[in-house]
Amino acid sequence: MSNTEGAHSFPDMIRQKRDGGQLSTEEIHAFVQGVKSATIQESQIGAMLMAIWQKGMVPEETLALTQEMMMSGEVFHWPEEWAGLVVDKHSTGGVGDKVSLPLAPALAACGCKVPMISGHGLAHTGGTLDKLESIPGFTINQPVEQVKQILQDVGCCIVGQTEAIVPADRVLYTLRDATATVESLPLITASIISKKGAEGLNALVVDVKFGRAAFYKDLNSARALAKSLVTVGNRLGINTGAVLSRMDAPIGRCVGNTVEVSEALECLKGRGPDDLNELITSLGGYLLWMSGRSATLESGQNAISNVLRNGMALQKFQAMLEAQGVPAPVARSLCSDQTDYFQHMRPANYQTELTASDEGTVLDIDGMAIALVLHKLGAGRSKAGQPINHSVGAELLIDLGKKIKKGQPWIRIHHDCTTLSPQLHSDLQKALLIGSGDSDQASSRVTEFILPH
Ligand code: IUR
Repeated sequence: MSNTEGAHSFPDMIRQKRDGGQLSTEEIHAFVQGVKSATIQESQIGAMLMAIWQKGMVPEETLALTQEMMMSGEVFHWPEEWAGLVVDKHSTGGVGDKVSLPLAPALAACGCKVPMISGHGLAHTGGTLDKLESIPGFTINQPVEQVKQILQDVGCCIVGQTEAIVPADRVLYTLRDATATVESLPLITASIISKKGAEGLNALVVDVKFGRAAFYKDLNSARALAKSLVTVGNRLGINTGAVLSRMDAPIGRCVGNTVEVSEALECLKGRGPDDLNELITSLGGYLLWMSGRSATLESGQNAISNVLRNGMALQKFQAMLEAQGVPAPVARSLCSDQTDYFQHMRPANYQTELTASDEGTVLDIDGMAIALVLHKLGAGRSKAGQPINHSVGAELLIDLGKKIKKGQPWIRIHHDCTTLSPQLHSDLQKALLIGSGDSDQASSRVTEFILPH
Protein backbone atom coordinates (compact mmCIF):
# COMPACT_ATOMS: atom_id res chain seq x y z
CA MET A 1 0.00 0.00 0.00
CA SER A 2 1.32 3.38 -0.94
CA ASN A 3 1.40 6.32 1.40
CA THR A 4 1.41 8.80 -1.45
CA GLU A 5 -1.02 9.94 -4.13
CA GLY A 6 0.05 12.35 -6.84
CA ALA A 7 2.69 14.90 -5.95
CA HIS A 8 2.26 15.02 -2.18
CA SER A 9 2.53 12.45 0.56
CA PHE A 10 -0.25 12.39 3.14
CA PRO A 11 2.06 13.69 5.90
CA ASP A 12 2.87 16.65 3.58
CA MET A 13 -0.83 17.37 3.09
CA ILE A 14 -1.52 17.13 6.82
CA ARG A 15 1.41 19.48 7.50
CA GLN A 16 0.13 21.92 4.89
CA LYS A 17 -3.32 22.08 6.47
CA ARG A 18 -1.90 22.10 10.00
CA ASP A 19 0.15 25.19 9.08
CA GLY A 20 -2.91 26.98 7.71
CA GLY A 21 -2.36 26.33 3.99
CA GLN A 22 -4.97 25.56 1.36
CA LEU A 23 -5.43 22.10 -0.16
CA SER A 24 -5.85 21.82 -3.93
CA THR A 25 -8.74 19.94 -5.49
CA GLU A 26 -6.27 17.18 -6.48
CA GLU A 27 -5.06 16.86 -2.90
CA ILE A 28 -8.61 16.72 -1.57
CA HIS A 29 -9.39 14.07 -4.20
CA ALA A 30 -6.38 12.02 -3.05
CA PHE A 31 -7.43 12.38 0.59
CA VAL A 32 -11.03 11.26 -0.02
CA GLN A 33 -9.93 8.35 -2.22
CA GLY A 34 -7.42 7.32 0.46
CA VAL A 35 -10.17 7.42 3.11
CA LYS A 36 -12.52 5.38 0.93
CA SER A 37 -9.97 2.73 -0.02
CA ALA A 38 -8.41 2.61 3.47
CA THR A 39 -4.98 3.38 2.04
CA ILE A 40 -4.57 6.21 4.57
CA GLN A 41 -4.01 5.12 8.15
CA GLU A 42 -6.70 6.08 10.64
CA SER A 43 -4.10 8.09 12.57
CA GLN A 44 -3.44 10.17 9.44
CA ILE A 45 -7.15 10.69 8.83
CA GLY A 46 -7.57 11.76 12.47
CA ALA A 47 -4.67 14.20 12.16
CA MET A 48 -6.11 15.70 8.97
CA LEU A 49 -9.53 16.05 10.60
CA MET A 50 -7.97 17.88 13.54
CA ALA A 51 -5.99 20.15 11.18
CA ILE A 52 -9.22 20.99 9.30
CA TRP A 53 -11.04 21.53 12.61
CA GLN A 54 -8.36 23.97 13.74
CA LYS A 55 -7.56 25.84 10.52
CA GLY A 56 -10.88 25.57 8.69
CA MET A 57 -11.23 25.57 4.91
CA VAL A 58 -11.88 28.30 2.37
CA PRO A 59 -15.21 27.92 0.50
CA GLU A 60 -13.54 26.36 -2.58
CA GLU A 61 -11.93 23.66 -0.41
CA THR A 62 -15.28 22.95 1.31
CA LEU A 63 -16.99 22.65 -2.06
CA ALA A 64 -14.26 20.35 -3.39
CA LEU A 65 -14.41 18.17 -0.25
CA THR A 66 -18.20 17.91 -0.56
CA GLN A 67 -18.04 17.01 -4.27
CA GLU A 68 -15.27 14.45 -3.77
CA MET A 69 -17.16 12.83 -0.88
CA MET A 70 -20.41 12.73 -2.85
CA MET A 71 -18.61 11.10 -5.79
CA SER A 72 -16.91 8.54 -3.52
CA GLY A 73 -19.94 6.29 -4.05
CA GLU A 74 -23.13 5.79 -5.95
CA VAL A 75 -25.40 8.74 -6.84
CA PHE A 76 -29.15 8.11 -7.11
CA HIS A 77 -31.00 8.89 -10.34
CA TRP A 78 -34.79 9.00 -10.24
CA PRO A 79 -37.47 8.50 -12.90
CA GLU A 80 -38.06 11.63 -14.99
CA GLU A 81 -41.66 11.92 -13.83
CA TRP A 82 -40.40 12.64 -10.30
CA ALA A 83 -38.60 15.80 -11.42
CA GLY A 84 -39.14 18.53 -8.83
CA LEU A 85 -40.67 16.12 -6.30
CA VAL A 86 -37.60 14.65 -4.64
CA VAL A 87 -36.99 16.48 -1.35
CA ASP A 88 -35.40 15.94 2.04
CA LYS A 89 -34.62 17.55 5.37
CA HIS A 90 -31.53 17.15 7.53
CA SER A 91 -30.74 18.37 11.04
CA THR A 92 -27.37 19.25 12.55
CA GLY A 93 -28.42 17.30 15.64
CA GLY A 94 -30.33 17.98 18.81
CA VAL A 95 -31.85 16.48 21.96
CA GLY A 96 -35.32 14.98 21.59
CA ASP A 97 -35.15 15.72 17.87
CA LYS A 98 -37.62 13.22 16.37
CA VAL A 99 -38.77 15.63 13.64
CA SER A 100 -37.75 13.37 10.73
CA LEU A 101 -40.09 10.56 11.82
CA PRO A 102 -43.35 12.50 11.25
CA LEU A 103 -41.92 14.85 8.61
CA ALA A 104 -40.87 12.27 5.99
CA PRO A 105 -44.36 10.68 5.82
CA ALA A 106 -46.04 14.11 6.02
CA LEU A 107 -44.11 15.21 2.92
CA ALA A 108 -44.97 11.94 1.19
CA ALA A 109 -48.65 12.57 2.02
CA CYS A 110 -48.25 15.94 0.25
CA GLY A 111 -47.07 14.19 -2.92
CA CYS A 112 -43.28 14.40 -2.45
CA LYS A 113 -40.69 11.65 -2.78
CA VAL A 114 -38.41 11.52 0.27
CA PRO A 115 -35.33 9.24 0.08
CA MET A 116 -34.06 10.16 3.54
CA ILE A 117 -30.57 8.94 4.41
CA SER A 118 -30.09 9.41 8.15
CA GLY A 119 -27.42 8.73 10.72
CA HIS A 120 -26.94 7.10 14.08
CA GLY A 121 -26.46 9.27 17.16
CA LEU A 122 -23.38 11.47 17.18
CA ALA A 123 -21.83 12.53 20.54
CA HIS A 124 -24.70 13.57 22.89
CA THR A 125 -27.30 13.91 20.10
CA GLY A 126 -29.83 11.22 19.17
CA GLY A 127 -29.89 9.59 15.74
CA THR A 128 -32.99 8.99 13.62
CA LEU A 129 -31.75 5.49 12.75
CA ASP A 130 -31.35 4.55 16.42
CA LYS A 131 -34.90 5.68 17.10
CA LEU A 132 -36.33 3.62 14.22
CA GLU A 133 -34.31 0.57 15.26
CA SER A 134 -36.36 0.52 18.49
CA ILE A 135 -39.21 -0.79 16.35
CA PRO A 136 -39.04 -4.59 15.93
CA GLY A 137 -38.15 -5.58 12.38
CA PHE A 138 -37.33 -2.10 11.09
CA THR A 139 -34.47 -2.48 8.61
CA ILE A 140 -32.33 0.56 7.90
CA ASN A 141 -30.19 -1.09 5.23
CA GLN A 142 -32.08 -1.24 1.95
CA PRO A 143 -30.56 -1.88 -1.47
CA VAL A 144 -30.91 0.98 -3.96
CA GLU A 145 -33.51 -0.93 -6.01
CA GLN A 146 -35.62 -1.42 -2.89
CA VAL A 147 -35.36 2.29 -2.01
CA LYS A 148 -36.73 3.08 -5.48
CA GLN A 149 -39.55 0.61 -5.03
CA ILE A 150 -40.51 2.03 -1.61
CA LEU A 151 -40.50 5.57 -3.01
CA GLN A 152 -42.69 4.40 -5.87
CA ASP A 153 -45.16 2.60 -3.59
CA VAL A 154 -45.13 4.73 -0.41
CA GLY A 155 -43.31 7.98 -1.19
CA CYS A 156 -40.79 7.97 1.69
CA CYS A 157 -38.16 5.80 3.30
CA ILE A 158 -35.58 6.38 6.03
CA VAL A 159 -32.38 4.41 5.50
CA GLY A 160 -28.75 4.31 6.59
CA GLN A 161 -25.72 4.88 4.45
CA THR A 162 -24.66 1.76 2.64
CA GLU A 163 -21.20 0.87 1.36
CA ALA A 164 -22.46 2.21 -1.93
CA ILE A 165 -23.55 5.72 -0.87
CA VAL A 166 -20.92 8.25 0.23
CA PRO A 167 -18.58 5.59 1.69
CA ALA A 168 -16.06 8.30 2.61
CA ASP A 169 -18.57 9.88 5.01
CA ARG A 170 -19.13 6.57 6.79
CA VAL A 171 -15.45 6.55 7.72
CA LEU A 172 -15.13 10.27 8.46
CA TYR A 173 -18.37 10.51 10.49
CA THR A 174 -17.17 7.76 12.83
CA LEU A 175 -13.65 9.15 13.14
CA ARG A 176 -14.91 12.69 13.80
CA ASP A 177 -16.89 11.38 16.74
CA ALA A 178 -13.78 9.58 18.03
CA THR A 179 -11.39 12.54 17.54
CA ALA A 180 -13.49 15.44 18.91
CA THR A 181 -13.72 17.03 15.47
CA VAL A 182 -17.49 17.00 14.98
CA GLU A 183 -18.01 20.78 15.35
CA SER A 184 -16.25 21.94 12.20
CA LEU A 185 -18.03 24.08 9.62
CA PRO A 186 -16.37 22.52 6.52
CA LEU A 187 -16.64 18.97 7.90
CA ILE A 188 -20.33 19.31 8.80
CA THR A 189 -21.07 20.96 5.45
CA ALA A 190 -19.30 18.24 3.46
CA SER A 191 -20.83 15.43 5.53
CA ILE A 192 -24.41 16.63 5.17
CA ILE A 193 -24.39 17.97 1.62
CA SER A 194 -22.40 15.04 0.13
CA LYS A 195 -25.12 12.64 1.34
CA LYS A 196 -27.90 14.89 0.09
CA GLY A 197 -26.16 15.32 -3.28
CA ALA A 198 -25.93 11.54 -3.59
CA GLU A 199 -29.69 11.29 -2.93
CA GLY A 200 -30.32 13.12 -6.20
CA LEU A 201 -32.51 15.74 -4.48
CA ASN A 202 -34.36 18.63 -6.06
CA ALA A 203 -34.83 20.51 -2.79
CA LEU A 204 -33.34 20.32 0.70
CA VAL A 205 -33.93 22.13 3.97
CA VAL A 206 -31.36 21.91 6.75
CA ASP A 207 -32.41 22.49 10.35
CA VAL A 208 -29.37 24.23 11.82
CA LYS A 209 -29.60 24.14 15.57
CA PHE A 210 -27.98 26.54 17.99
CA GLY A 211 -27.91 26.64 21.77
CA ARG A 212 -26.69 24.74 24.77
CA ALA A 213 -27.71 21.30 23.46
CA ALA A 214 -26.51 21.89 19.87
CA PHE A 215 -23.02 21.55 18.39
CA TYR A 216 -23.03 25.30 17.73
CA LYS A 217 -23.86 27.27 20.84
CA ASP A 218 -24.43 30.76 19.46
CA LEU A 219 -26.65 32.12 16.73
CA ASN A 220 -23.84 33.74 14.73
CA SER A 221 -21.77 30.60 14.27
CA ALA A 222 -24.94 28.61 13.45
CA ARG A 223 -25.83 31.25 10.87
CA ALA A 224 -22.36 30.91 9.30
CA LEU A 225 -22.85 27.13 9.12
CA ALA A 226 -26.32 27.58 7.60
CA LYS A 227 -24.91 29.89 4.93
CA SER A 228 -22.14 27.41 4.12
CA LEU A 229 -24.67 24.56 3.79
CA VAL A 230 -26.96 26.68 1.61
CA THR A 231 -24.10 27.89 -0.62
CA VAL A 232 -22.56 24.45 -1.17
CA GLY A 233 -25.96 22.77 -1.63
CA ASN A 234 -26.97 25.27 -4.30
CA ARG A 235 -23.55 24.99 -6.01
CA LEU A 236 -24.24 21.24 -6.32
CA GLY A 237 -27.55 22.00 -8.00
CA ILE A 238 -29.84 21.28 -5.04
CA ASN A 239 -32.36 24.00 -4.21
CA THR A 240 -31.17 24.33 -0.59
CA GLY A 241 -32.54 26.47 2.24
CA ALA A 242 -31.96 26.43 5.98
CA VAL A 243 -33.87 27.12 9.17
CA LEU A 244 -32.14 28.30 12.33
CA SER A 245 -33.79 26.84 15.43
CA ARG A 246 -33.15 27.08 19.14
CA MET A 247 -31.85 23.93 20.84
CA ASP A 248 -31.62 24.54 24.59
CA ALA A 249 -34.47 22.57 26.20
CA PRO A 250 -35.32 19.13 24.74
CA ILE A 251 -37.75 19.10 21.80
CA GLY A 252 -41.15 17.84 22.95
CA ARG A 253 -41.41 15.89 26.18
CA CYS A 254 -39.42 12.75 25.38
CA VAL A 255 -35.70 12.06 25.01
CA GLY A 256 -34.34 8.57 24.22
CA ASN A 257 -35.03 6.17 21.41
CA THR A 258 -38.13 4.16 22.36
CA VAL A 259 -39.93 7.02 24.11
CA GLU A 260 -39.22 9.35 21.18
CA VAL A 261 -40.79 6.89 18.74
CA SER A 262 -43.94 6.91 20.93
CA GLU A 263 -43.97 10.71 20.89
CA ALA A 264 -43.47 10.80 17.10
CA LEU A 265 -46.43 8.43 16.71
CA GLU A 266 -48.56 10.62 18.98
CA CYS A 267 -47.63 13.57 16.77
CA LEU A 268 -48.70 11.60 13.67
CA LYS A 269 -52.02 11.01 15.44
CA GLY A 270 -52.48 14.78 15.79
CA ARG A 271 -51.48 14.88 19.47
CA GLY A 272 -47.90 16.18 19.25
CA PRO A 273 -46.43 18.85 21.54
CA ASP A 274 -46.52 22.41 20.20
CA ASP A 275 -42.78 22.89 19.66
CA LEU A 276 -42.48 19.60 17.74
CA ASN A 277 -45.47 20.53 15.57
CA GLU A 278 -43.93 23.94 14.93
CA LEU A 279 -40.64 22.46 13.72
CA ILE A 280 -42.34 19.91 11.48
CA THR A 281 -44.69 22.42 9.87
CA SER A 282 -41.95 25.06 9.46
CA LEU A 283 -39.43 22.72 7.85
CA GLY A 284 -42.02 20.86 5.75
CA GLY A 285 -43.84 24.03 4.72
CA TYR A 286 -40.54 25.60 3.67
CA LEU A 287 -39.71 22.57 1.51
CA LEU A 288 -43.15 22.56 -0.13
CA TRP A 289 -42.75 26.25 -0.92
CA MET A 290 -39.14 25.96 -2.12
CA SER A 291 -39.99 23.07 -4.41
CA GLY A 292 -42.96 24.98 -5.86
CA ARG A 293 -45.65 22.68 -4.47
CA SER A 294 -47.13 25.50 -2.36
CA ALA A 295 -47.64 29.09 -3.43
CA THR A 296 -46.54 30.52 -0.08
CA LEU A 297 -44.66 29.43 3.02
CA GLU A 298 -47.89 29.70 5.00
CA SER A 299 -49.89 27.48 2.64
CA GLY A 300 -47.04 24.93 2.76
CA GLN A 301 -47.19 24.95 6.56
CA ASN A 302 -50.97 24.50 6.47
CA ALA A 303 -50.63 21.55 4.09
CA ILE A 304 -48.25 19.80 6.52
CA SER A 305 -50.52 20.56 9.52
CA ASN A 306 -53.48 19.09 7.65
CA VAL A 307 -51.84 15.76 6.89
CA LEU A 308 -50.72 15.46 10.52
CA ARG A 309 -54.28 16.09 11.68
CA ASN A 310 -56.23 14.05 9.12
CA GLY A 311 -54.23 10.80 9.45
CA MET A 312 -52.72 10.84 5.94
CA ALA A 313 -49.15 11.20 7.27
CA LEU A 314 -49.84 8.38 9.76
CA GLN A 315 -50.97 6.09 6.91
CA LYS A 316 -47.74 6.81 5.04
CA PHE A 317 -45.71 6.08 8.18
CA GLN A 318 -47.48 2.73 8.63
CA ALA A 319 -46.84 1.85 4.98
CA MET A 320 -43.16 2.84 5.36
CA LEU A 321 -42.80 0.64 8.47
CA GLU A 322 -44.22 -2.36 6.61
CA ALA A 323 -42.08 -1.68 3.52
CA GLN A 324 -38.98 -1.56 5.74
CA GLY A 325 -39.59 -4.88 7.44
CA VAL A 326 -41.93 -4.28 10.40
CA PRO A 327 -44.53 -7.09 10.57
CA ALA A 328 -47.90 -5.74 9.35
CA PRO A 329 -49.80 -6.48 12.63
CA VAL A 330 -47.12 -4.59 14.64
CA ALA A 331 -47.16 -1.61 12.25
CA ARG A 332 -50.97 -1.56 12.36
CA SER A 333 -51.08 -1.72 16.14
CA LEU A 334 -48.44 1.02 16.60
CA CYS A 335 -50.44 3.27 14.29
CA SER A 336 -53.86 2.52 15.81
CA ASP A 337 -55.49 5.30 17.77
CA GLN A 338 -55.14 3.83 21.26
CA THR A 339 -52.19 1.54 21.73
CA ASP A 340 -49.66 0.56 24.36
CA TYR A 341 -46.38 1.32 22.61
CA PHE A 342 -44.46 -0.74 25.15
CA GLN A 343 -46.33 -3.84 23.98
CA HIS A 344 -44.13 -3.68 20.87
CA MET A 345 -40.99 -1.86 22.00
CA ARG A 346 -39.19 -3.19 25.07
CA PRO A 347 -39.71 -0.96 28.13
CA ALA A 348 -36.81 -0.30 30.51
CA ASN A 349 -36.82 -2.39 33.67
CA TYR A 350 -37.19 0.60 36.00
CA GLN A 351 -38.75 4.04 36.04
CA THR A 352 -37.72 6.73 38.53
CA GLU A 353 -39.47 10.05 38.98
CA LEU A 354 -37.64 13.09 40.32
CA THR A 355 -39.51 15.84 42.14
CA ALA A 356 -39.09 19.60 42.23
CA SER A 357 -37.18 20.94 45.21
CA ASP A 358 -38.86 24.35 44.97
CA GLU A 359 -41.97 26.04 43.66
CA GLY A 360 -42.38 28.72 41.00
CA THR A 361 -42.29 28.90 37.21
CA VAL A 362 -40.37 26.42 35.04
CA LEU A 363 -37.88 28.85 33.51
CA ASP A 364 -35.55 26.39 31.80
CA ILE A 365 -34.79 22.70 31.25
CA ASP A 366 -31.21 21.90 30.24
CA GLY A 367 -31.40 19.45 27.33
CA MET A 368 -27.64 18.90 27.33
CA ALA A 369 -27.58 17.84 31.00
CA ILE A 370 -30.43 15.36 30.42
CA ALA A 371 -28.76 13.96 27.27
CA LEU A 372 -25.47 13.41 29.12
CA VAL A 373 -27.22 11.49 31.92
CA LEU A 374 -29.06 9.30 29.40
CA HIS A 375 -25.78 8.71 27.56
CA LYS A 376 -24.25 7.44 30.82
CA LEU A 377 -27.27 5.17 31.31
CA GLY A 378 -26.60 3.53 27.93
CA ALA A 379 -28.68 5.52 25.44
CA GLY A 380 -25.65 6.67 23.40
CA ARG A 381 -22.32 5.35 22.14
CA SER A 382 -18.82 6.19 23.28
CA LYS A 383 -17.32 4.13 20.46
CA ALA A 384 -18.53 3.50 16.92
CA GLY A 385 -20.57 0.36 16.49
CA GLN A 386 -21.17 -0.03 20.24
CA PRO A 387 -24.61 -1.47 21.04
CA ILE A 388 -26.96 1.00 22.74
CA ASN A 389 -29.91 0.55 25.04
CA HIS A 390 -32.98 1.75 23.12
CA SER A 391 -35.19 1.58 26.22
CA VAL A 392 -33.26 4.19 28.21
CA GLY A 393 -35.01 7.54 28.10
CA ALA A 394 -36.62 10.48 29.87
CA GLU A 395 -40.14 11.88 29.88
CA LEU A 396 -40.68 15.46 30.98
CA LEU A 397 -43.80 15.79 33.13
CA ILE A 398 -43.90 19.61 33.10
CA ASP A 399 -43.89 22.42 30.54
CA LEU A 400 -41.65 25.45 30.14
CA GLY A 401 -43.27 28.64 31.40
CA LYS A 402 -45.84 26.78 33.57
CA LYS A 403 -46.13 26.73 37.37
CA ILE A 404 -44.60 23.89 39.38
CA LYS A 405 -45.15 22.98 43.05
CA LYS A 406 -42.53 21.80 45.48
CA GLY A 407 -42.49 17.97 45.48
CA GLN A 408 -44.22 17.72 42.10
CA PRO A 409 -42.70 15.05 39.80
CA TRP A 410 -41.01 16.77 36.85
CA ILE A 411 -39.11 14.03 35.00
CA ARG A 412 -39.45 10.25 34.68
CA ILE A 413 -36.26 8.38 33.83
CA HIS A 414 -36.48 4.95 32.16
CA HIS A 415 -33.42 2.88 33.06
CA ASP A 416 -32.21 -0.71 33.25
CA CYS A 417 -29.74 -0.35 36.17
CA THR A 418 -31.47 -0.88 39.50
CA THR A 419 -30.99 2.66 40.89
CA LEU A 420 -29.85 6.07 39.70
CA SER A 421 -26.62 7.11 41.44
CA PRO A 422 -26.61 10.24 43.66
CA GLN A 423 -24.39 11.91 41.02
CA LEU A 424 -26.92 11.30 38.23
CA HIS A 425 -29.74 12.49 40.51
CA SER A 426 -27.86 15.69 41.20
CA ASP A 427 -26.96 16.22 37.50
CA LEU A 428 -30.64 15.88 36.61
CA GLN A 429 -31.88 18.19 39.36
CA LYS A 430 -29.47 20.86 38.10
CA ALA A 431 -31.15 20.63 34.68
CA LEU A 432 -34.37 22.17 36.04
CA LEU A 433 -34.45 25.92 36.64
CA ILE A 434 -37.36 27.19 38.70
CA GLY A 435 -37.86 30.88 39.46
CA SER A 436 -40.22 33.79 39.11
CA GLY A 437 -41.18 35.71 35.98
CA ASP A 438 -41.49 34.29 32.45
CA SER A 439 -39.40 31.68 30.66
CA ASP A 440 -37.56 32.99 27.61
CA GLN A 441 -37.48 29.39 26.31
CA ALA A 442 -41.25 28.98 26.00
CA SER A 443 -41.61 30.88 22.70
CA SER A 444 -41.07 29.82 19.09
CA ARG A 445 -38.04 27.62 18.35
CA VAL A 446 -37.68 28.71 14.73
CA THR A 447 -35.82 32.03 14.62
CA GLU A 448 -34.76 32.53 11.02
CA PHE A 449 -35.15 31.17 7.48
CA ILE A 450 -32.06 31.28 5.24
CA LEU A 451 -33.21 31.43 1.63
CA PRO A 452 -31.69 29.49 -1.27
CA HIS A 453 -29.38 31.65 -3.37
N1 IUR B 1 -25.41 15.11 10.33
C1 IUR B 1 -24.52 14.67 9.40
O1 IUR B 1 -24.89 13.92 8.50
N2 IUR B 1 -23.26 15.03 9.48
C2 IUR B 1 -22.81 15.85 10.44
O2 IUR B 1 -21.65 16.18 10.46
C3 IUR B 1 -23.74 16.32 11.40
C4 IUR B 1 -25.04 15.95 11.34
I1 IUR B 1 -23.12 17.53 12.93
